[in-house]
Amino acid sequence: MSRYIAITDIHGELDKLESVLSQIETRPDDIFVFMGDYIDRGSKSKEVVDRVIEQSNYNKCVYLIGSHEYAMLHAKTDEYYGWLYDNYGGPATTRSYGGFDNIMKIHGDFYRNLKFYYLTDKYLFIHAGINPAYSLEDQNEVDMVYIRGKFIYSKHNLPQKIIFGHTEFDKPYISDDKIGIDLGCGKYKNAHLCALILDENGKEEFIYS
Ligand SMILES: [Mn+2]
Repeated sequence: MSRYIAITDIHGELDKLESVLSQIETRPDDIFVFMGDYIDRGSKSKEVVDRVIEQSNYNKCVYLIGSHEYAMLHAKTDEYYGWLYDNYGGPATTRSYGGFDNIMKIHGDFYRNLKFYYLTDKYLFIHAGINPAYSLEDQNEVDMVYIRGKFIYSKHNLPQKIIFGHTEFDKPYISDDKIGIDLGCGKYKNAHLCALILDENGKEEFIYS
């Protein structure tokens, strides 16, 4: 079995991403799971996306969608998401790309191909979580990128442990059936970016920027 390396909520903080990556001795069969919110807030959204794409030269990489990519992708067609983009760090992404229209011109293939979750035998990787009232197949898109307490503070019925981001904690949130690894990178100057390495024996190792 390969190791999984989960990273989420980078939010334009290229230096913190590089810091985390430099501390991981990667193996060729490691699988990187980037769990969304590459963009917004920090000043280097475009460079962060370039860097996570670059990692696919060395390892299998899975790219999930986060709430901020969801808002960006709907910003021009839906007033509510346009408001979210404008008020939750989107202008930093527009600056990073030298204009809003450049985002999809430069990285359109990347953003259009983002997945909502990645399911393995032991784990479900997803940006925000699932609505525990529904099966995985019946989840709606908005819940998968925006849900918080209703997911975090109740049990879910999947056999997999859920690895999630989106809701930030002071340190990784660890319970029997889920692990949250967003520590507020991009939102707070001193917040760490956290990578979670899951090995073949079920060991969980946390790496911090
Ligand atoms: Mn986020």
